[in-house]
Order: sequence, then C-alpha cells, then structure tokens
Amino acid sequence: MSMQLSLLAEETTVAPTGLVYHEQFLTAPEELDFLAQIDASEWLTDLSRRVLHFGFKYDYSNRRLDESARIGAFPAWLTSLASKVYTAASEDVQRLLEAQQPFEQAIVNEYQPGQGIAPHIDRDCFGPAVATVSLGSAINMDFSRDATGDEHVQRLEPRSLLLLHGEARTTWRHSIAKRRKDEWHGQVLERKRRVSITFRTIADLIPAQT
Ligand SMILES: O=C(O)CCC(=O)C(=O)O
Repeated sequence: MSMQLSLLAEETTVAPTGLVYHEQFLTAPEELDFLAQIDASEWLTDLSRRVLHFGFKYDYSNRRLDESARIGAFPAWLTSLASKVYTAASEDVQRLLEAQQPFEQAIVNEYQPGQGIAPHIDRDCFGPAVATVSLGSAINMDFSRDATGDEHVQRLEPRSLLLLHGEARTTWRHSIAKRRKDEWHGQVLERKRRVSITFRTIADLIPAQT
C-alpha cells in the first residue's frame, strides 16, 4: 500500500464489526515476564517464522485439529494470561467463549522485521472468538473483506489485546505484510521483533483414529 493509500485507509475505513482492541492490556513488567517464559520454550522452526504451539499442535497443511495433536495442558503462565484475556472480554465475547471449553489452544508467533503472515480467516475448527496479545514491537495488521472490497488497518501496540469475533472473525481476512517498516499517521516506523500469543477455543475436534 502506498503512503497516501495507507493514510486514506487509516482515516476513512471503519473497523470490522467484532474487532475489539484494548491498548495497555499488560504492564511493561508483565510483558517482560511473558517474553522470558516464551524464550525459555523450544521454538518450532518449520515455518518461515518461529512459532510455539500450546494445547494442540495445529497442522497448517490440513488445517484441522484432531485428538492426536493434543500436546497437554497450558503451562501456568499461559493459563494465567488466558484468564486475564477472558476477564478483559466483553460479556458478549465471554458468552461465546463459555459456550465452549476455556481457551485450549495457543500459538505464539515471532516476527522479525521483514516477516509477516499471509491473509487468512482462522479455520472453523476453532471457536467463534480469537484473542491475540502483542509483545515487543508495534505492527500494522491489515484487514480485508473479499465480498465488499473493504480494507482496514489496525495498529497493534505492544502489550495490547485484540479480540476478533462476529464478522471480524468470520468474513474478514487478517494479515501482516512482510516488510521492515510500517506507515502510521504519516510516519514511517521501523519494526523490531514482535511476539504474539493467539488464544483459541476448539469448535471441532476430530477423534483420534483407531
Ligand atoms: O500475530 C498475530 O497478531 C496474528 C497471528 C495469526 O493471525 C495466526 O496465528 O493465525
């Protein structure tokens, strides 16, 4: 997106219905603690960016979850963050979450400058509300909706929480462009290392094959 188009997008687009953004969801010491826990874990390196999976290992090739992918319970630090996310959610989102088990799956993504994630809608095997906590660098997340051609840019600051439900979860794609700098309110801002933690409930679990 050119600088002018990007500014236009920021100024004139309407956020997708169901996108809820909380800035300063975590304190700076909490952010450092979570980063230390994450960096003490064993990163997976089979994608172009490093990831960690908790609860269930998501299979990016067949895009489903089956019982054999169960890794085990969340570590205590992740359970405490998941419960903080639940508490921050609106009553509507809490109701959506309560219709399922508590958050049972989490993926940690690490983005070095230049890395991103392709446009996608989270698969239906996951539940109706998805929550992402951002650590480290700020980044622009791009939203687009094929049916209408609508676009929207959401700046994700470190220590923020993004909740997606409704249309934002089901009809809008979200992505992070693979670039080293973002444009935001007329400024070109260098990216640094960003780490995100995305929590999901599970809507469709395929039983283990016998
Ligand atoms: O890093 C993020 O903020 C989003 C991650 C994401 O979309 C995903 O894991 O599917």
